[in-house]
Amino acid sequence: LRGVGIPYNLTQQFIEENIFRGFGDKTAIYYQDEEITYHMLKDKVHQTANMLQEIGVKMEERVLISCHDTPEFIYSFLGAVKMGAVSIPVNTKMQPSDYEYYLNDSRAKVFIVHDDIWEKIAHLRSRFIFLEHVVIIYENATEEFKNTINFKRSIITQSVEFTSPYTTEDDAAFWLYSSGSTGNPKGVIHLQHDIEFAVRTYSKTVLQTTSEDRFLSASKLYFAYGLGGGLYFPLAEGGSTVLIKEPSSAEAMFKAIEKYRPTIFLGVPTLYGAMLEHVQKSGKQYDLSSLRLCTSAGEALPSSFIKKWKELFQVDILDGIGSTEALHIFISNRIGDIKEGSTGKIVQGYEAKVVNEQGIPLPPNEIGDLIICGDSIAHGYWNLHEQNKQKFIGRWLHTGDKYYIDEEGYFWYCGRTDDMLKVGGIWVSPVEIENCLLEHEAVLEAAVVGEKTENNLVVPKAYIVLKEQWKASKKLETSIQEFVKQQLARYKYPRIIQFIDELPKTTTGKIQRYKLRELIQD
Ligand code: 3SK
Repeated sequence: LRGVGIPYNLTQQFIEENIFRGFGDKTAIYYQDEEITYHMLKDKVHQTANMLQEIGVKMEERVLISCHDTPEFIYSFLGAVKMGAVSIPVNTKMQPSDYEYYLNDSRAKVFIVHDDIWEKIAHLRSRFIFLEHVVIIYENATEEFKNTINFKRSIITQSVEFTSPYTTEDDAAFWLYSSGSTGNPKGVIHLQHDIEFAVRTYSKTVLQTTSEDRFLSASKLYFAYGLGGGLYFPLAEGGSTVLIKEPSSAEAMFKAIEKYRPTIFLGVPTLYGAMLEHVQKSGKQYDLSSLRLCTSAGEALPSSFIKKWKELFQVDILDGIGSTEALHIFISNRIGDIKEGSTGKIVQGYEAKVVNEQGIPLPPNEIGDLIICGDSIAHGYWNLHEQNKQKFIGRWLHTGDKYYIDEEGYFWYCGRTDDMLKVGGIWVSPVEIENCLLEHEAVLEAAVVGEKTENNLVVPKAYIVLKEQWKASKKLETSIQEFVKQQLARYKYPRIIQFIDELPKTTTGKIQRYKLRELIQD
């Protein structure tokens, strides 16, 4: 078959290879009180692929997925990739207009969505101009939605056999949306081979994952960090994953670790901080002895957290940095080689440089732009020609992070090159929050920057110029915060508000956020 390429489908390593290795009856997924074996996983993924084929999905077409962390997320993600389509998992906590954006930008033909999410956006259906089918995963709804397909009922009648079409290593397999400083999230296109590269590098060499491992990721599956920790790292080795549908509060996480006894836990600095505080305040004791390793990403992990965690639970947290564009972590601390406060060293298989504005590598301890290369780096952004030229230059991905490398080769994070904020490990666009603030009746102008808390974690801070008839007050501050919480995903609301007489601006009227950041530092 000239021109079709060597067949490759990333789902092979999770399904056929594990069954071939004799893991068919081993548990792949722990969810509530269910245990889903690799044989059962194979059946569900194949049934999902058959269902998608039956409703007319073709190779390369997009399937948007907004699912909580339940087994159906995994069936949908793998089922779509298996049949040559492109899976696009998206955040489950967005506002209706965000889904309109995702659906129209991606031109997804099918939307697989949990009932409680669809309930909030069904009224916008006529605005989803490329969408043909809505497939609902029912959990709580008492009545079925009109003109939709019931996921669980429709896959049950499908065959459990499925042969993948001719996908190759370089076919698009999935996208992940990454927030942009201009406000609109960017579709990051990942190819069939990207996951295998992240498995061979970070998972094998840093985490040293084996089939004995059981992962619990506090980061949701729709984030790049959680997709690795909750899906492809454990399943690529014949290990298992624990899925938790509920929000990851400190106490819930401790209870989940005690109940499911994972060996590897993936968290983010804000969660580690909350878990440590919970233990301190409640005086409760938890048994975390099943863990052999914890990881952290999203933003720099305060060294005090690493120390306290080790003291309390006798287990290390490996801090690292990854990105949606790189798919997973490319710089990390190692088992037995942790330099607290640093991001660690480059992960075997990736290359990294810290360069000046001319692209020349800088000597040790000089701050510059971090650029990296490695084979899990995305093919590019969907439909964003200009941004692609700036971000993906030859083999190199321009991370947008400022770093320096010390004499021993450890990388030290210094901040973002642009104005983006990372809140609780998630990129947040200041422009998006500002635009929302401007819709409040009292707000004339607004600018948002990141402010570090005493634990070195970033929270959004809004500088606000009020309309003439309005007076600054604590009540107004709370009303503005509540307003943002109603409009945007909750984690984006400004934790701090400062009323100000005027915003610093360039002569052409652009807000100078760096001047506001300087105010905070002074
Ligand atoms: O934020 C990070 O450091 C990260 C880590 C792994 C995968 C994806 C991301 C964004």
